[in-house]
Amino acid sequence: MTITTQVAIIGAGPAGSLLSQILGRAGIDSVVVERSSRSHVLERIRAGVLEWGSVEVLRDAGVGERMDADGHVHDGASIVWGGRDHLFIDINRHVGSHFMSYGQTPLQEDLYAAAAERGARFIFEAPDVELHDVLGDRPAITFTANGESHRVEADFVVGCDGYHGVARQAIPSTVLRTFEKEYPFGWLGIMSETPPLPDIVYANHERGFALASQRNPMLSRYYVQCPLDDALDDWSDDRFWSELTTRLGPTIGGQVVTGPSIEKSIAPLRSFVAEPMRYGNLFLAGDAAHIVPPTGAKGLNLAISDVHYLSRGLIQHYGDGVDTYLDSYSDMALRRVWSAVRFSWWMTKLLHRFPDQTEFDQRTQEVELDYLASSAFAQASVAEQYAGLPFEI
Ligand code: FAS
Ligand code: PHB
Repeated sequence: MTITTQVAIIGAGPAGSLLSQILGRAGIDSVVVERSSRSHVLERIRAGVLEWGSVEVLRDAGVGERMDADGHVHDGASIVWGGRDHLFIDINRHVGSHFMSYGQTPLQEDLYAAAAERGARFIFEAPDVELHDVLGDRPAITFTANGESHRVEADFVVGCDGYHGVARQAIPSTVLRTFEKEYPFGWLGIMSETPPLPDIVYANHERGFALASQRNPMLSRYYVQCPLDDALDDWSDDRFWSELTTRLGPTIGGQVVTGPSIEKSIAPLRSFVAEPMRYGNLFLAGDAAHIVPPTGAKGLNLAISDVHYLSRGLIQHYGDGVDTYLDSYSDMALRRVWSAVRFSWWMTKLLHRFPDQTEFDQRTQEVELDYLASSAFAQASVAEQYAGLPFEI
């Protein structure tokens, strides 16, 4: 069966779902093809922090109501290290901005609910996606569903299919440039139905990194750095809570309300960028084009900023017959991507204990954190990057 549309989107994660939402509200037709089931996408536990620019994009896209009702607006975040009391980076005081704690899972639910309300065309459980004629005027994707082969013909194809997707592979190796850095540790994350700390707290400790975050007043999200070869069986809840509270230090660690984990997972950390993010009438958005270590809370926010830039270009194309934003999409998106990749790399270097790290390295990390504590200028720099730099006009 052949379906025709204006924009064929591969992947129904946050990037693909938000792109469909923004285009739909602008009267631009799209079809979203997702290889997994809707429930599988919703079961994945991922991000939890939204830059203020992301909050505004989601509100403008008509999916901000539950976020504004259930999300928690933060004026800043804290860092603890070296046995000292925490440093609160006051984002509101330094740069007049904020960020929002709102999980990627409820956001995905909001996007799916909006899609259903619009009668949007989402095709789930569609494996074997292949791309065709992305350099031609009528690019297409094919896939199988219910054992039958299907074809979606469009003006544009957008790969929102994540790091392990197929869209990036449609760009020839003679054109595609990739940049990658893998980190020698992972993050063990747990979810617990306990009241979270009021603030998001990052910890640099000689035993390793830790992070206290939240989803709602009775749902906490915590992480500790762990060796890449650790298995979940190596981490009982008791061991996790002991490591977390030790690394957060006596003051902050003493405030943690422990309880049974309802989710536990280990994620590797990497930095990855693929250039360009356009090839003919194929565009890449989100994790399909870049990955950052979650230390800077940028992954989901970059997916949203890519979609903000790309949807602006598609709306200009169909509305005004002008392609200045589409033609500048890759360069404009990549400027923001590399800025976030650098910030995430810097935060990761500053807060984690590397396997080959010496006492000198630990001491220089702590001195850099002491400088951050002593300098309003240094704090303002971290504040504006964590809350998210302004979008390019
Ligand atoms: P996604 O990977 O979310 O979605 C891609 C979709 O495409 C998936 O649904 C997939 O099934 C589908 N797909 C893949 N191949 C396909 C194919 N061939 N055909 C059709 N569909 C296909 N970010 C943060 O900011 N903070 C965090 O704490 C954080 N934690 C994370 C933890 C983990 C384990 C992972 C993997 C990522 C984490 N991230 C975090 C990053 C994450 O939030 C991503 O940035 C975000 O999901 C990006 O959204 P998408 O680009 O839509 O990609
Ligand atoms: C989360 O809430 O999952 C979270 C918060 C901040 C980060 C990474 C993850 O830097």
